[in-house]
Amino acid sequence: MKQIVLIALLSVICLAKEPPGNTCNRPSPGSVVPEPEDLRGHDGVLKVDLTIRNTEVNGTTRYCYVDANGNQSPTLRLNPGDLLILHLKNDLTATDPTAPHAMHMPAGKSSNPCLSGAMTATSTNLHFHGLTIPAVCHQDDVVKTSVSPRDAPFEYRFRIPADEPPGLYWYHPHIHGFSKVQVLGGASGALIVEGVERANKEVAGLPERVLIIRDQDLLNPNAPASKSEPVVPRLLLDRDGDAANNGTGFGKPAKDLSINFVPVPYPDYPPAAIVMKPGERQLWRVLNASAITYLNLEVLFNRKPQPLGLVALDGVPLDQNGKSADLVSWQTHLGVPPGARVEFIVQGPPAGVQGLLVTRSVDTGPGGENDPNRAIATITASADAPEPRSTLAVSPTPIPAPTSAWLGDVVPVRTRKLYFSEKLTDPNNPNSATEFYITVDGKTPAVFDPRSSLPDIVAQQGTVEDWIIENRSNELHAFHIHQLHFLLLDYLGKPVNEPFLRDTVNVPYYKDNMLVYPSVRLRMDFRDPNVVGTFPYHCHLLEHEDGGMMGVIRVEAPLGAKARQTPSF
Ligand SMILES: [Cu+2]
Repeated sequence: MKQIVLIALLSVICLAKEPPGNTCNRPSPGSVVPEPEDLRGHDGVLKVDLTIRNTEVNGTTRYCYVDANGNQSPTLRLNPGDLLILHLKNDLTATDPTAPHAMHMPAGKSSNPCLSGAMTATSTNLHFHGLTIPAVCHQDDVVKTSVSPRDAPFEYRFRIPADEPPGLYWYHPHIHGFSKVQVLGGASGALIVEGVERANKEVAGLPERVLIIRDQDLLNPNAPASKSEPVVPRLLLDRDGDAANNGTGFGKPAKDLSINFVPVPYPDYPPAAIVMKPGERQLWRVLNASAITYLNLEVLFNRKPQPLGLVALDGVPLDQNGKSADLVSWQTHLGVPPGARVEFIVQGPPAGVQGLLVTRSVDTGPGGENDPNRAIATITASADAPEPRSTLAVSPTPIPAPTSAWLGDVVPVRTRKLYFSEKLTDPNNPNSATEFYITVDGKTPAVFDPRSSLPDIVAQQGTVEDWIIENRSNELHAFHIHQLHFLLLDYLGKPVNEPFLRDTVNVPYYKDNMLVYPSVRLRMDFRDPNVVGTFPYHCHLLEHEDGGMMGVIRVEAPLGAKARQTPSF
């Protein structure tokens, strides 16, 4: 009886409205899914002032980007060729000086944000995930760039490349050791390169919705699982203190989810609300901005999965090989690792039928977190539903065909093998911290060292390479590289024939009885001149990235373009 009262009380607490004007305010569970504010430029220039703030609420820290009008996480909308001028003000305050990995900058050290490299709880920067822009300061460098609260607003200034594929990209902080806490707290937003309807006329004229699914600390960490769930045999914590994968698809998740900041808390997952005109087709542009949670999205009508028409993945329209014009890939579920994006056509339910956006459970392996089945949002049909704010052009000019050869047809100059692995800092103590590695085969595994100036890999601009990424750990990882997209060639040793590119991909986990390590083979595209520079590749589970699962590649200008060559690693 006591327990029932307690649960009722907890739901009242987590449903209570927040006072307006608070830093990083969030909607109540069950709210209508709000649309992020759209920021569009004029005459090819978008100027944005963003401030990053944080605040402590019930023992967890929220982070938010706020624009000059007080909008949280606005969507930056740019056309290919547009200039973005973004001033980032750091208003972060220290909330937990004892946080792990806290590497405070020595007092008095001069702070040039371009050279700082400071990785502290109150430093921040921006990564523009997916864009093929230079990895240099004021554009998309995250290795050295670090903005402190003492700094004046820091200017990001770059042009969206004229040939950047139209689609959904995103911005988030990338300070090694602190990426997880800032992103988990809500520091993320969408960036749209306009013109997806120019690449695929199937979406011309459709209303579009940006849906950002984030994870956050559990609102009700001590609540027992909902009575409507099957009894779950075990609840274990993994070495990071999150609920471990129990292999049932149910039970306590490692993190709660939110959709456009409407929380959907464990244990009852009260869904957020989406209202559509009956039977209306819309383009849903979904970003998994979670720090550690995998998604496998489904739309159900009367418990039956509905077809979802995938048109773009990781910001890139599907028809990239020049042979599959206006390709729509109809799927009943879409797996989305942390960092990835899916853009798909969804048809709203007919009048009188309620739909449900859910994530199916994702098997993250015996060492992974628990990502159970759960509801995210109801989809209600209503004739007077307001239209989404933005509608794609009805008669767009088709986008020019790519000028470079299809990546799948280019001969790679070499093949490299890298592997994910993990180790306890004290092999005799199962409760000791885990070190996370991504290692070039043949080298000794080591956690990412931000002080090292030696790249792990050197490649030449103008070439393509094949990379085999193995997983030698017993949990799922999500491989991501900055500045470029790659083609998935093989998955688990079997060729796949994808006519599109990705910037984030799952690498399945290893189990003790397997004869070979699970792997993916990727064709890495270093042809674009913008990829010259030094930038990271890492696991996009930010807990793993912060824990060392990151490496750095230096892409050099083509041979002959330089007087002195650096030996290849
Ligand atoms: Cu990982």
